[in-house]
Amino acid sequence: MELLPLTPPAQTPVRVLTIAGSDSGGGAGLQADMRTFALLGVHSLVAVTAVTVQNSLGVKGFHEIPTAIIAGQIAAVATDIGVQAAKTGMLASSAIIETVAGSWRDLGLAGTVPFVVDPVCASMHGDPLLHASALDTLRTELFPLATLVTPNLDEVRLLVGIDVVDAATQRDAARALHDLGPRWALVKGGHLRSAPDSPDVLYDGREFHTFDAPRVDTVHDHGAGDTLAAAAACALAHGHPVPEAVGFAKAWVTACLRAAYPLGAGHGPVSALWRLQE
Ligand code: PXL
Repeated sequence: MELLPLTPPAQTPVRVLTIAGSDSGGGAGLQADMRTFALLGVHSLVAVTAVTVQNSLGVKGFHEIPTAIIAGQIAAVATDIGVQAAKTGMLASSAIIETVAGSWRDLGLAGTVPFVVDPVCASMHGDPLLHASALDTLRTELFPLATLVTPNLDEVRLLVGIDVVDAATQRDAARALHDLGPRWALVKGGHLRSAPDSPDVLYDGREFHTFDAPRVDTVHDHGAGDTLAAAAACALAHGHPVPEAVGFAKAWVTACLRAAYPLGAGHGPVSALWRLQE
């Protein structure tokens, strides 16, 4: 696959901001985002939203960062360092979502800087990472600011109440998500068991784009969604249009799934470290 251009040593690379939770197991969350950013040659900026206590077996609990500190992190980096794109991951609560949306608007970033919203609701084990009462805030406050939203099928069900079982319902879901206000909606088909491959459907209100990749047969897929959204944000930061950025991100996460490794007694992480092989 063709990767993104690297910046020569001693020159400032493209900067991408992740607004996400910490995974103590290092597989998902802001750790996955930073790994993808770094291995694509991008400088990582971070606004931590929550600290999870987790390992390969699941999430034992989490602590939410105070909203003033989250807004402070976003403003501090955006006003001094500058961001060419951002992505959101775990946002935990309605108050945090409102804070992130408010910061994005108040800093004048809305409509000018690509903004990828990965609507993280639960871990792969089903442990909640977003209070159920916050779904409405996600839909009404954050989605309208997004360049791209990237739900998986469980998140689609929670957000728009559609059970995706085939290509037709996947398109219905893309339409319903787009109606919530993002420029583009991506419905990821990784969990679509009726398809032999893993088809993702992207929609901008006019045209459907489908991205197919062979399903990678692995139980080590922790952090796959985060990695896809992070790679898309990097491609957008480099100026690629959304369909190209999604195609690139799909190829990147497929390569990271092939390189996934066992870790602990449960599910291991997808791995961007393949990029370091000769
Ligand atoms: O993969 C979604 C995700 C995002 N962010 C954090 C997580 C997880 C999944 O466990 O822990 C912090």
